[in-house]
Amino acid sequence: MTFKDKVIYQIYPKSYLDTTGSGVGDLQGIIQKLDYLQDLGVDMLWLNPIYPSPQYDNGYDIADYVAINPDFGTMDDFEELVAEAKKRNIDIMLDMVLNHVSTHHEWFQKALAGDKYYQDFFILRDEPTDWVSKFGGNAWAPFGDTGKYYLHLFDITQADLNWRNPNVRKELYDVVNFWRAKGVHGFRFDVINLIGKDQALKNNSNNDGKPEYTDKPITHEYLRDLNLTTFGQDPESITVGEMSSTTIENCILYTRPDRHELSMAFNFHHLKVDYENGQKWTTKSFDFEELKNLFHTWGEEMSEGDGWNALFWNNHDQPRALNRFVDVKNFRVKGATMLAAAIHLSRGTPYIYMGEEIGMVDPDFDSMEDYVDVESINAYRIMTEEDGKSATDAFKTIQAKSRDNSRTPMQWDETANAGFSTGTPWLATGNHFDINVEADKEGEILNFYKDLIKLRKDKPIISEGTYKAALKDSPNVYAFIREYGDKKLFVANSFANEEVEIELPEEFVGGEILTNNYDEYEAGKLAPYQSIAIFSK
Ligand code: TEU
Repeated sequence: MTFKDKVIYQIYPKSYLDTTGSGVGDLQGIIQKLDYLQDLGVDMLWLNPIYPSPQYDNGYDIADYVAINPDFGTMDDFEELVAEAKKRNIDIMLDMVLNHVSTHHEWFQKALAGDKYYQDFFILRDEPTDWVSKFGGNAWAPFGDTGKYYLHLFDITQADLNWRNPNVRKELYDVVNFWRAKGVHGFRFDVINLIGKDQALKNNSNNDGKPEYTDKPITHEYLRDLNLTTFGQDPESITVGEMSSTTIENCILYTRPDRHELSMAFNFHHLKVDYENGQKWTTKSFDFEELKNLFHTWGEEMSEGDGWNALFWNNHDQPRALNRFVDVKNFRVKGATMLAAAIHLSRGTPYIYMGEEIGMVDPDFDSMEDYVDVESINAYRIMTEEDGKSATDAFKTIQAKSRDNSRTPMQWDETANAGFSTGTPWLATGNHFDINVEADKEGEILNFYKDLIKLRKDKPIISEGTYKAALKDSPNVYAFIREYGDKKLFVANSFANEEVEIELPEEFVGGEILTNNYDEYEAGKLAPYQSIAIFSK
């Protein structure tokens, strides 16, 4: 099966629909929304982790890989979800967090109890390196009272696994095959480019250790082994690797079909163009030139290298794109449809994060107490206690960059709690009075997404065409040309909140318009956040 004409929808189960009044979303809630998702036209649903977990990192701290967190429901509910989705020609993609496990996992508990077999499942050292955790602070913690330390690149409750140990790899491959046996055809591999730690772990303080464990050559060997032992045996499989701080060269190697590693890769460079000096916990306007050049470089080099990009603006770790890349107060709707076209008409597999299809925005909570994410809480403490930032400035940074911004409950309607729950939501809802599915059914964004999703199936130039940059010198417009056979498609997306001029390449002047997020198109001009796609004559 080709995945190139597919569109994948990401659901943060905790925030999608609660059917029990617990305040937490559940699997039955997703089942209830399958007709909505079928109508949207998506092909696969990526579910963030649904396994038993102490929830220090909202499920990315897994305590049992082959069970269902009872807060979300039962294994029967999951099997019902798979079956009901399949009836609607929708497949499931599960989140495989194989770089680390919860310290509550039995493997870690047995290791702590002195079981040498399981101690070799982890990365233990007498002398820790000077690496920094991605959630702030030291990346090593005392391993009980053994005098050793264990590595945790993320939270202290997320112990990194030792992939050099063939027993670890066997256990993890068995996990993937367990879910394949349940009818799962999709897998998202969490920070999978971090699994290849060197045996000799060296200090690297100026880079907080990233070069010692990121994109190591052995990672490709592990992925090929994983592929051939598990999902590679399934012609229907679609796999995506989340690649932290990766490179284009590696993403071509991770995704080139002849290498039998993964179908596609997420990279995050385009979501760091509003980082000041590469630091997430800052607040600056995004650099459009940098964004445009990144899209062109990745688009052209992955196209030429036969790699495959996962295309996205939003996910559960990011603030809502509308608040970052658009004058959202004045152009929320046109900005949302322009951002959609900019990736859905590009080369790669588009991902829709829940709520993106109705233009959901950040909640702008007014108190630090409203933010619950471990990364945000750590960041606020570091900003105020170590970096000398005022509480006000630190809070403004959290408001802009917290991962909670995208984790607020899905906004179904304007009733209490946005129709998400009859109980008290685990995280407060955002502005659901003006922005919700019911309201947008009569609106523009949802229908524009439906059209784009359908076009990806109807027009091979979108799913199969090459990618070339266009209008590279234009200060406000991100444009590219897709080519397939004797057809060419010119796509221009204005990131300006005012009218701009564009010079349409001659071969497209008077061509058939494929998409336009405005009613009209005036040759040579783009209205604020206008996106057009025009065929060559
Ligand atoms: O995220 C990987 C990662 O690097 C995150 O730290 C993310 O990029 C960052 O928070 C953006 O500011 C994956 C999961 O998507 C994330 O939810 C988990 O917390 C993390 O791995 C650990 O499993």
